[in-house]
Amino acid sequence: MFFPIVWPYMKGYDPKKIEKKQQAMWDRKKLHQASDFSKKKKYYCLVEFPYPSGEGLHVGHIRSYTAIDILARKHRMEGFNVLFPMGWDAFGLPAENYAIKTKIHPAITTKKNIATYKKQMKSLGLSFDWSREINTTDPKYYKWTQWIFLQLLKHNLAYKARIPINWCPKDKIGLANEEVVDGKCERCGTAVEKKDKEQWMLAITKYADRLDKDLDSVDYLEKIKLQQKNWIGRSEGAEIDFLIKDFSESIKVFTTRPETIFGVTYLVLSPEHPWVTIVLDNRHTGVLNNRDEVKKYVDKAVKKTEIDRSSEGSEKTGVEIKGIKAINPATKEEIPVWVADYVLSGYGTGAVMAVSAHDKRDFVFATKYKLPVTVVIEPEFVDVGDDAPRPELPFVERENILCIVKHWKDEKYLRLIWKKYPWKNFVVGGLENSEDPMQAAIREIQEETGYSDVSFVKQIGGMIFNSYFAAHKKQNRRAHFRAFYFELQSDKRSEIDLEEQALFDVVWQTKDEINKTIQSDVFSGRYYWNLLFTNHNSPYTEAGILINSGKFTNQNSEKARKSITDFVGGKWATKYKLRDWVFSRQRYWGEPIPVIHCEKCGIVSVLEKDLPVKLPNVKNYEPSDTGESPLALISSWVNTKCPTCKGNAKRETDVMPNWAGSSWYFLRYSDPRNSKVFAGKNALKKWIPVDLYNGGMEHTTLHLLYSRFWNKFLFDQKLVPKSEPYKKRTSHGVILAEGGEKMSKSKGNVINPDDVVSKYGADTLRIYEMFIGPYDQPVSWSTDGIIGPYRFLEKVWRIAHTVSDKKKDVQNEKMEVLLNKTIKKVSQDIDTMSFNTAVSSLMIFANEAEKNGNVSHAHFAPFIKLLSPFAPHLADEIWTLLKNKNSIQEEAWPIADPKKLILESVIIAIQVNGKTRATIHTQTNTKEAEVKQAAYTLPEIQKWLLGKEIKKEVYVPNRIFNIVLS
Ligand code: ANZ
Ligand code: ZN
Repeated sequence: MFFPIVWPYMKGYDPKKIEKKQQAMWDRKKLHQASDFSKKKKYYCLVEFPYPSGEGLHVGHIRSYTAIDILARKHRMEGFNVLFPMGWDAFGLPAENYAIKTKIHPAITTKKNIATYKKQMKSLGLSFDWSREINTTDPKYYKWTQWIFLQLLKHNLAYKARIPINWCPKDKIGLANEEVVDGKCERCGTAVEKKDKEQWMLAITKYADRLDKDLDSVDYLEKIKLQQKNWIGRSEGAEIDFLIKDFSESIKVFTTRPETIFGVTYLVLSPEHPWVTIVLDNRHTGVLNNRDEVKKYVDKAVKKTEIDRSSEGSEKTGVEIKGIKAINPATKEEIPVWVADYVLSGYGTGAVMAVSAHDKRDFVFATKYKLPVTVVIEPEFVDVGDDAPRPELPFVERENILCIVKHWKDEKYLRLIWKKYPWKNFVVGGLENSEDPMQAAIREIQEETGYSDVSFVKQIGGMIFNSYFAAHKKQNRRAHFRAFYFELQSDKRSEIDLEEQALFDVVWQTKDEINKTIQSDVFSGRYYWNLLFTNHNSPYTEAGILINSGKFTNQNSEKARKSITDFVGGKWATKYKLRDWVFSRQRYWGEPIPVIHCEKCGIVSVLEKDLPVKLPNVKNYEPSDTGESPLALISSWVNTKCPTCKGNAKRETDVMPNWAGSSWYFLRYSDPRNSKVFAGKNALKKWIPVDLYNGGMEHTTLHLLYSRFWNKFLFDQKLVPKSEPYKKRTSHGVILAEGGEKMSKSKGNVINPDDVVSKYGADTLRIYEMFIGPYDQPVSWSTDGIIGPYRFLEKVWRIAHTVSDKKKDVQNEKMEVLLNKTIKKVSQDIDTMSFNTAVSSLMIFANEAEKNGNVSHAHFAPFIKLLSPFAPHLADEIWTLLKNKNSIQEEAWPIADPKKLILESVIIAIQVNGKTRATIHTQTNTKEAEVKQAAYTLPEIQKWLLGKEIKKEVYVPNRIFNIVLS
């Protein structure tokens, strides 16, 4: 191995010394401050600001912060005016719970934690613009959070409602649906209960359609878009009224499958449905025959969480409301009405028309309670290719049967192998004259196979349709199939008609043979053959052909959807799964909701000049026993004057949820010190939208959606310039502990980044976290893995001391090509967030440079620029070492020379039996024939070939030509 000469004055790589020094230099030069006035193109990159917990920064934070820091640094070197801000999402439960325990004010704990976080971030060399630091708990900040709330209130997007909320009995707090995981409180794991409470709500559902549709206009990772779409849950369908017999009232259902209405055999209401309350209240005296039963069921059901009620695996339960009947508007038949908790009150109309033949849940329910099942759709198979129906021709209907016949003793089945065609079928035939299907089946078996001692076992499945073009008759046919299963009782058999004999052979085949040779779904019987063995017992949920559907019978179910809706007087409607946002908490450590309750005037907004409504000091942070906020206990704060009538009034004591401050913080960074408005128009116009926003997948359905909603609202008020706040959204994979478990204090497997920084330096930690695996994938921490990046940086440090600023490289051309390739690869990889492969390209370059022993300044300087976003401290230190006065961050990002991406000349080894006997210098990509010709003329080669026979030639382009002798 070759070791470079170490210059006598070279000191060892000492990150401790380098990093502090460089950080001070950056601060002094204000290298990371964004300019509001620069003419350069702007680039706003954002990472989610953290909640400053007592635990300090997690190595997981560092992964995404470093990644976006790399993008920020590269953009600065590319000439962009970069905004890369940081702040604190500092309202939240942990500080409050800590305050309850210790009586230390959350503001004090928060301040301390923020100091720790900031120190840690600085020690990592993250190039945040600290001049724009914000803190959601700062009254100067939350003044504007309160102000935005008042705008929402003014536009009727904030309202109070008494609703059943998810209630955590331990934290004494109402939880948003998103905060309930598997029926338990996300924070403490206690089983969540239902409780009716007055809550402030934000009407995010009014924006559901735009939040859904506008996803098409942004560049988010596909999985993020999909999660948001599913959460918003847009569904198109119909609202249809079902008349209640003997009452001039009706129940409205929402259905996505109105075409199945002829198959509706009962209605199901959610336990909270007004009609259930009406009959339970006995307002229709004498109607309800089983009041106690219904009441007991409803009381139990409303206590369950939505997740328990609606999850697929959970047992479906319900009771019939005995005494009322509904009328199916399509068939005019009377159908029973049930209450079941799998129907949710907050979705659609809270009432479902049950179609047990075509919906999974209804099917399970109907089977359990022995409710009728009416099939109204049958599968349709449409042939393709030569047999595809011709669009210009009408259809001729046919009635067909298919018979699967089992041998009298063996596990074998009858099949017909056609002689002139490649067909292999079961017995298939058409109904003649007035035959019923069974007669036709028995006749066909006898005619085609001669067997007559058949015993009918069962019908297989229902009917199916097969549409195809019958070439011999030049007609489109829609064959209507039924299938029967028979077992032969004996080998009794009569002669087969000669005509039939000429057509096919009758053979017995095993299951395996049939599985291998079955060709088509219908005529060859694959559909029924599979059904026979799958114990088919599930509803058909797809589209097909309508049957039992009055005048719609025979139509394609999807095409008939709208006309059936019209037929029953239904209305086309769009529904969303998204619910309004529960916006209040009965806690202390949050933004006070800035309204006043006046007996005379009702709910009155705090005047703008009186904002912010500051949190008062309290002695006790515990929520009251009734679940009211601890603020309710401070009468001096609660009692106030009404801004309108000046009479006595009381302040709202609920505070905002911890999602409030983060719903608009990205706007504030554009103008963080403004005291007149939440952000100035010009600043917003300059910086918004955010060009790149990176954050955790766990925030996709909460913060990301909430902040899009607030931004859209502000856009509608003409207060922000763009209706979508984030151009691009990416997400990082989590970092797990060694062995793949989640890092947690209780498991004692948490890696403290401070330890890593003090042992190896920030640059090593940064490179390690970028190198650890593909950015969007979860990865496990490996303490052994850190040494690799450290050695790499040591190597770069050594090479830096051997750089020659006069000479060319020893292998000048080769290094030049490698450098240009590295520039191209690292630049692309940063843009596509393939940080791990960017690091490996840098490592390859360093290895080659050290092998060469003496790398030129012209090649090394651009390499250090490429390295600088990853290892900024070392890069700047080396930059000084290379006799530069400025910071490397003020340099321009290198650009690859496309002409220097491949070597111009190569040296090809000419081998005989695998041993190199000569070399040829030639141009890159010289043709094989030319190399060969040159090789055979070389005397050093010729002498090995004398009297020998050439068995084989192996050519590896640009590298080796090997002559193999016998
Ligand atoms: C009849 C029907 C027949 C239905 C069929 C489905 C299949 P998505 O697609 O998620 O929007 N539904 C309506 N409101 C409901 C509620 N509050 N709780 C539980 N289920 C409800 O779901 C819409 C379908 O879910 C609706 O269409 C309705 O059942 C049911 F073959 O109506 B369907
Ligand atoms: Zn008043």
